[in-house]
Amino acid sequence: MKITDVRTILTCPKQNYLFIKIMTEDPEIYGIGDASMNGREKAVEDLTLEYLRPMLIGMDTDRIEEIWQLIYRGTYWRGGNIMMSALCGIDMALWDIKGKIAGLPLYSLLGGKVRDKVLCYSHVLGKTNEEKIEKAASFVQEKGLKVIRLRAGLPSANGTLNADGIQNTPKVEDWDPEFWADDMINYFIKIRQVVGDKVGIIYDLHERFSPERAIYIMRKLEPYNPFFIEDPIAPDCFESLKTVREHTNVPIAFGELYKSRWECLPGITNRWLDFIRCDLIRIGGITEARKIGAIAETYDVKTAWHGPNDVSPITHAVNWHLNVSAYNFGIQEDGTVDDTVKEVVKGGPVYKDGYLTMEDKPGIGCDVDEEAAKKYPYKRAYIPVCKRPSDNSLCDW
Ligand code: KDG
Ligand code: MG
Repeated sequence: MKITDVRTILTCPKQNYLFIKIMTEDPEIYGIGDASMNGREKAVEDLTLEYLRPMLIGMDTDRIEEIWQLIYRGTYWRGGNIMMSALCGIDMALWDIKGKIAGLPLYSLLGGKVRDKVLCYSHVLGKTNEEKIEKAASFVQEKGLKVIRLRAGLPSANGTLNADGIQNTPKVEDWDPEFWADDMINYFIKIRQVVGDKVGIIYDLHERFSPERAIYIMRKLEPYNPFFIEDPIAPDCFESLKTVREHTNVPIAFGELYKSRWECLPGITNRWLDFIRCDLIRIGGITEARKIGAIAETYDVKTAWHGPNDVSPITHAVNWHLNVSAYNFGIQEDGTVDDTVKEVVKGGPVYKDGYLTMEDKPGIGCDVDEEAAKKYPYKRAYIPVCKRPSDNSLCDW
């Protein structure tokens, strides 16, 4: 089937999302992918419409691998967040079309199910850490959660998600990695005390610490059995990850900022991490996730694909298809999907008692209501920056 058009849908049902819709010769068969990139949506849209759309029109939708390689290698300037996000939107849309033509859900194209449902974790939300400590136990009980996720920060993620107006400059979050490590340790310990020993606790340190501070925190948390510590340090220096690994025993999840399988390789092949947690949109979609997942399986590394609510239900659905069909699945982040988002994107995984399930439909199993999307126009928004209140200096996020 030939590609007849490549369109974009940019919308802000509380959070900005960019979708790519690929049309075929058959008006009934189209594919939709997620190319959302919090804080840079317009750049991805421009690349898609100006450079990728013209060269894709007329190509065969069946040849996903060839199209992936053409976009990745054919442009000479390979990789990067903007290109990989556009590539992901296209890749997902093509897999969606392949599933629709075959009349099969995506997981079936990926080899079929090895499990029936997907273990997931949810974020403990609240304005302050004190509020989160107070709420954590009832949150776990009411939702039937097996695993929860905390985040290092004071206050929590203020302004990271949800575009509440057009911004001209990022919000500033107070953060001091040198002096607030002990507060972060105490926060985790208090949550462990209120939820008990049976609940898994994930701690997202959000690339916020130096190797030395990360080691300090992780060693102190060893007796409290974290499910894993996520992104303790910035991703840029591989030797730093090696250092952290050599000095602590807690499981490590890493990689939501990686953009290719080559960036994942040292951490996986040296076993400096236990869970690889790439964001599917940043790595160019399903085609690349399968390859990273297979390398990880080879080295006894599990998957924990990134799933916050700045990826849409389409990516949550794709994560789900990968998770039910992969032997080395570890756990899935279940970002809260707001009702406004559900008005625009139909379908996606459904949460019950600590697990995610999904109805069988051909392809990815989601659709975008374009009329609803128009009601929520794009709003320029930035991910906040972190600064030390003591001297106003920028620090890692
Ligand atoms: O836009 C940034 C978010 O995607 C990020 O803060 C979410 O780290 C995150 C996570 O683990 O969900
Ligand atoms: Mg994270």
